[in-house]
Amino acid sequence: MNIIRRRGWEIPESRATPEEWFFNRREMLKAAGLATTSMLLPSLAAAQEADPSAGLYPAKRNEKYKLDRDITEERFNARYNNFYEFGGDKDIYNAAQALKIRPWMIKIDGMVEKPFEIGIDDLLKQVQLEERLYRLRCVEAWGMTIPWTGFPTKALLDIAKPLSSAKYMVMQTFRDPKIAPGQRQAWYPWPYTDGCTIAEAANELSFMVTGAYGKPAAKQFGAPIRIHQPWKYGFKAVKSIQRITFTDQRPKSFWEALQAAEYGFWANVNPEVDHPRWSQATETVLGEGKRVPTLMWNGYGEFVADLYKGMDKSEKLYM
Ligand SMILES: Nc1nc2c(c(=O)[nH]1)N[C@H]1C(S)=C(S)[C@@H](COP(=O)(O)O)O[C@H]1N2
Ligand SMILES: [Mo]
Repeated sequence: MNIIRRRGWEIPESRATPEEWFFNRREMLKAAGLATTSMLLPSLAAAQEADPSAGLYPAKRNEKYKLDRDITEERFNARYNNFYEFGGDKDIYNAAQALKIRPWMIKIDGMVEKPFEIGIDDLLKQVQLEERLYRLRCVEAWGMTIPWTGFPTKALLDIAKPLSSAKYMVMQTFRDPKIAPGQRQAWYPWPYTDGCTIAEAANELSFMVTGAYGKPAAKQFGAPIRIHQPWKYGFKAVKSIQRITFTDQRPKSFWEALQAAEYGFWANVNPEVDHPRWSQATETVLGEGKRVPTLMWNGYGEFVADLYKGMDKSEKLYM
């Protein structure tokens, strides 16, 4: 913006309507070969960002997934997020607004019948959105309850068509240090990566989230698409997914690559297995401040415990 202002050929803002300003500027940008979106006017950028999927919300709630807790108010949830791309603090919501969520392509590759790329809005046409009330338990011992909207990860598997030899689904976030200041911190293993087994992805609880609170997901929630597997610690829930790779190699997650003694592949919630630096027995309920007991499998054992039968001896299931 400043670079353009200094050029001197621009109509002063005070003498032009926003539209005139834009069209005049665009002509000149074009002539100068500078017409990139980052140079567009804020008003136009805002108009462009009107979410084309907004009409799909709110979606019908699937009543099968019951809760023992109140829904966390959006005003708390939307101001307390982990999204390290935009900084290591919880109040990244402002910084996260720099994320451009259209166009948004998702690449499906690796051990699939045929690799392809699909735009988020084309993907949304192929699935049925529903709302689910799910709990989230962060490994840092806080929790909340969110009305997510999305579709089962199983539906994504049906579209992606992994080969029977594939064992894992690996998800990666965008990489764009220009808009994501956290990604200028080179000691982190960007892009944020995590994954699960195909069996976990196919479990009925595993959910691709595209909305929350009856609308398209806010950027700080990981728009336009993230995953949520409510029986696992929140760090498994990759936000703003741009690539999904099927493989027979177990992936190393972002946090595991940084600190393998503290964060592993499975990360299933278990109040009896402490983090090396703190207890996992209880959690703080976001917005309410009270501490409540953490539940085995975060309360979702009836759906997922069978996935891990007989694995306790050979695998670190709870870190
Ligand atoms: N791309 C990306 N995804 C991410 C993270 C992140 O830093 N980057 N943080 C994870 C962690 S630690 C948690 S607890 C959840 C938080 O989701 P929320 O901010 O919607 O509550 O997002 C997860 N997904
Ligand atoms: Mo987390």
